[in-house]
Amino acid sequence: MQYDDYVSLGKVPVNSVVCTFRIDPPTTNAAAAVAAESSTGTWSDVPDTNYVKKISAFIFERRGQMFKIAYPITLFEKNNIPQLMSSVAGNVFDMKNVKNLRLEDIEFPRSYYTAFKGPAYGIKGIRKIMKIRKRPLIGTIIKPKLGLNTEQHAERAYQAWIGGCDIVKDDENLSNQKFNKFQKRVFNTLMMCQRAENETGFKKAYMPNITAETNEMIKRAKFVEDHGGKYIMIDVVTTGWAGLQTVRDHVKIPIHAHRAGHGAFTRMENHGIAMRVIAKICRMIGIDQLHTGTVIGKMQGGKGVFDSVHALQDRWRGIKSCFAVCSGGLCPTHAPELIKMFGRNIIIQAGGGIHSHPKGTIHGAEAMMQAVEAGMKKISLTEYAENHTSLRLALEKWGLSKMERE
Ligand code: RUB
Ligand code: CA
Repeated sequence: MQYDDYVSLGKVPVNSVVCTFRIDPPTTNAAAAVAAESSTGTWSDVPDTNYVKKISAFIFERRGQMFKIAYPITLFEKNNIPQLMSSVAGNVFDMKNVKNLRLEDIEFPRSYYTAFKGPAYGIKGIRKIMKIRKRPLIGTIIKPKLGLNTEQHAERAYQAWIGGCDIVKDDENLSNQKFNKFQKRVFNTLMMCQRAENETGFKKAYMPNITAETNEMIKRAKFVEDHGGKYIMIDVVTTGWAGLQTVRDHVKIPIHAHRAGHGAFTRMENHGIAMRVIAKICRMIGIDQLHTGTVIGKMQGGKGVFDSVHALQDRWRGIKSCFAVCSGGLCPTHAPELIKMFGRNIIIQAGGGIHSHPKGTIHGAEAMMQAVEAGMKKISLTEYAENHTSLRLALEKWGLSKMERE
């Protein structure tokens, strides 16, 4: 087959994975090179068979720089994300035929996605576990991100919980370092979690980061389950799809997915892989909540953040929806704006913006809870702060967010 054979504009794809690529230069020839290399072809006309022709990818739609390519389902092995990505997001990024290439979106036919488990809990399941019906969940990341010892870590978590946080997570680069060993940390922090539950009467959860080599992750997940943990956390990008699939197969409790490293391929507007593609794959494999960005915090991300939230929460028959985790440079005064932008099915998570409250972690967590209450009740932060001291101090330190000022 030659590149031209991979173009069938107007042909309706049947039982295919459909990828939308932004292609520079936006020529049919460049797009055909992508369709060929990502399915059955190469740069030269190797003799092939009718079957090869039948299962080859083809371009069926073009809009400006955007090309839709259909991949007949036979090209893919069931339940194998690495193989999917080696096809549609593999060699193509490195070809001389394209100057820039971005995988903007991916859609799966039912015959493909039903081989995956999907989220075990999703939004509904987690709300049930946490007994939180309507409002966003409130979380924190223990800071400083590395260097606290196990006792200090557990104590800081406890303070966050009794101040008002529902969930507390490890940071993405904390695993099993000598100053804070995994098993002891999980043991101590879960004890503090239980204590906070007993004292407050509310459900509390700890999300220990199990990120490691795959067999080790499974051992760590099992340790968390055996000690009554409600969640595990995993760095999905650095761990890789194979690791995530294996963890999903072995773990019975909810999975919090951190996306550290995604920016290496999601950040460029004209090259790489869009975050919404990552979000869809994570959801299909079966995480329960995923970092998506905030628009207003310390990390980059505009419209793409909304796309990712949709990828996690739009109706997808047979696959539960997931919480979007808004995190990165947030403080209590951002909460109402986040609720307004993304709705209530989010987790609002702040590390620095809770632990650096002028009166410490307990008041930082309390201020976040008060800001969420104000956001849910649609009362301005300034007004709500009149009778809520922790929020007032947060406002004095960080000021009103843009929305509240306008
Ligand atoms: C945030 C933090 C998370 C970032 C990751 O800490 O530790 O790793 O949210 O970014 P802080 P993203 O609240 O102190 O900024 O959520 O965009 O993936
Ligand atoms: Ca972090």
